[in-house]
Amino acid sequence: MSNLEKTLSIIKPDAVERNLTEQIKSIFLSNGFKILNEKKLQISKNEAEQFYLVHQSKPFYNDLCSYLSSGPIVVMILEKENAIKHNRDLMGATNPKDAKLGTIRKQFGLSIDKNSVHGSDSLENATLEIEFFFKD
Ligand code: IDP
Ligand code: MG
Repeated sequence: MSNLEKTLSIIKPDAVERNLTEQIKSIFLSNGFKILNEKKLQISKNEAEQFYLVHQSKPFYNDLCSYLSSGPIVVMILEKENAIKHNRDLMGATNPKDAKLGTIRKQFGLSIDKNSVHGSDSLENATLEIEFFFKD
């Protein structure tokens, strides 16, 4: 059965800063994702705190929000059959050290916090995260 999904992808500041945007986009395209919409922007710390609200109680929350707002990011709506899981698989584990060969985080991630990409983890969060960045 067909299950065309949209998911939100973010190329994080560490990767944008290293000029990896085009390389990472080409990985998505060659893996069958369509990029329906994209924009480059820098968010405020306050916006990062809203975006990562589910992690509010975590010890790394403040650093995470400072980091995501520290420089330009590229946000994209990706579309594919089962896009949410396929994107998570393609990104690899949160800690690049644990990410499998061939994943984006294995290839480009610097550390558990500077891990180059974000991807929605569920249908519910994909909808909320797309709305967060592309409401207008
Ligand atoms: P995910 O990005 O693989 O979905 P989450 O657990 O949702 O991972 O965490 C969100 C982000 O918070 C991660 O991508 C990473 O940048 C950061 N993070 C997660 N765990 C840690 C940690 O233990 N120390 C520092 N940063 C972390
Ligand atoms: Mg997550």
